[in-house]
Amino acid sequence: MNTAQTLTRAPVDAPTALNGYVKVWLDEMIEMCQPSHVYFCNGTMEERQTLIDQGVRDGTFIKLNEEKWPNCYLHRSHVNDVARTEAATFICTPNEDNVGPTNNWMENKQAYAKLRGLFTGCMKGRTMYIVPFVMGPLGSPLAKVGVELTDSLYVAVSMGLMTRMGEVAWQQLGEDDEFTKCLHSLGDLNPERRYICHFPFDNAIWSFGSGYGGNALLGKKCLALRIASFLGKQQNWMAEHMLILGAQAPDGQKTYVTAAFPSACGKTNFAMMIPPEKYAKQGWKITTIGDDIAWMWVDEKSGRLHAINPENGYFGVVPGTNDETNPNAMKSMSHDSIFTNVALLPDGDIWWEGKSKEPPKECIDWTGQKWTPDCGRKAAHPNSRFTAPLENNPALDPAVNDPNGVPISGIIFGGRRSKGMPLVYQAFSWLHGVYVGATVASETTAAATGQVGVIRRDPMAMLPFIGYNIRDYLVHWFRMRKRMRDCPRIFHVNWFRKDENGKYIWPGYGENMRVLKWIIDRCHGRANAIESLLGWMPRIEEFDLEGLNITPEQFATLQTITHDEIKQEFLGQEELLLKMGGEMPKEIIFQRELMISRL
Ligand code: OXD
Ligand code: MN
Repeated sequence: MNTAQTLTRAPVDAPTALNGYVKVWLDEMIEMCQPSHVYFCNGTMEERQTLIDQGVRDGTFIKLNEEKWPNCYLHRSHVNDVARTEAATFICTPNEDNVGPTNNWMENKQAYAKLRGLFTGCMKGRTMYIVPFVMGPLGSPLAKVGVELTDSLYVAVSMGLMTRMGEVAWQQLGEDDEFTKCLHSLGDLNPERRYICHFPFDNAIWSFGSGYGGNALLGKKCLALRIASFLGKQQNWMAEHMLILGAQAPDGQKTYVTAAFPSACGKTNFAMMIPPEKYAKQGWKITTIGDDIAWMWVDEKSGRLHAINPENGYFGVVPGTNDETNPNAMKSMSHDSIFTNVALLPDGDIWWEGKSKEPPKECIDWTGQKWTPDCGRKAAHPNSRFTAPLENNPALDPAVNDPNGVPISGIIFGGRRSKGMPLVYQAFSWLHGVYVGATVASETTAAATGQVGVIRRDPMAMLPFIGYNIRDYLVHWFRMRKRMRDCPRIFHVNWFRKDENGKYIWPGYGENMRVLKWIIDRCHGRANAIESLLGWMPRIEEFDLEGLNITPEQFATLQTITHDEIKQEFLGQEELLLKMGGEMPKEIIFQRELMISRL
């Protein structure tokens, strides 16, 4: 197929001056995929509506009750395509050592050959949507342009919500050749032919056979984490799986922190937290910059770490979300949003487990079958999601579009640990903090396919997202310290500790403000702490428990970990270190030795 012909056949005008490098690449991709139509997305609101209306006609979207959910839609994915598939995710480079022991590797030429076979002719009878997008606030030193070619209407529309999509991207790109080439096809959704391939040396991503957000909205995990982490290593910045929030104290002082928790461990809840009444009355306010990804660099003027959220929307887990657990998320998804794999009620309302105490009498479940509370199945998929624009969040931070980002005072690591990890502690230093982050562990969730609830080491919550060798990644973390004049303090939290009856000890959600307050005070050198084996811990008598159903003794239990538990933790950490094999960064070895000497 001749590109010039294809482009003139495009139903909507190609941008008048299409970037020459994009054109050459597009030519080649169109020739390979052989779409029947090509459509250039321009990013306008009219266009979004036209695409959605088309999706409603062809069954991609179901319009929800307009009064309850204005301009909201339900999308159902294929039943075998509901989460990120890490086994089908590859980093494709010339040498296996480029990707290290924690990634799936494919030799890049072989990967192209294999995927060319799959992509050839895969868009016959389909439309290729050309989706230009920017990750990051326009004009930011870190903002990056990508162009995604996809045969999924759902992906094209969702990219419009999740990124700064359309003409702005062509403007940001200009005549530059630096853009991420993202190619995506649903293929036939056969899991046997599912490949999410990243080519960091070519700044390219080829994703075939899945329509699930994390596999198909290529700006998110693929570009903003895997490719970006690789670029960050080369260019002295960091791409991390972190929320960014602002905490405004009663005296007006604003402190920004980031937090890295593994998938489905409450990043969205923490980023949108509403302080308990007592704190709200005092004047505390929490604002959101981002709920999933942070790009950070050292600002030359201040010598401090600055962060932006590369995304423009939320792709959040819905089960468990309600007006009590996360009112801001409920408001964020209350209009102009897309829901994936939730249950549908007869009147066009929707439901998911945990939305209300009482389940509906009947509904259509996420697979399209009739559902009743006694049928033994979940109504919504445990990894069902909402996709909503950032600006829907009533607590959006005013600096969210600031190209210079926000200065970061603290970095919080955490995981889902029912035992053996205290509520909060502070690392002794940046070097120790990197060790703490590198050894984060969490019980697995439904965000990725595989067994749920097993402990997995997840360094910096980045295990599935580091686009290169983990050893070099950790060295990069250690080296970044040298570029900063003042570095963020590093903390570890665990909201999920359970008692002997299997009940959560800490109430979590808004009450996490109490922990955040201690963290902020520590960042500014205000709160006292006691030295423990793990790190600095709050003094029980100074930690604010007022108004909580927790006695100081219970709090002490929450913070205590026994020698035995520490030893267990140590053995668990060893598993990861063994997996990482030789050439462990020496700082990791030293930190381990220090830890042993403290025991
Ligand atoms: C996500 C994930 O979707 O981490 O954010 O899986
Ligand atoms: Mn995530």
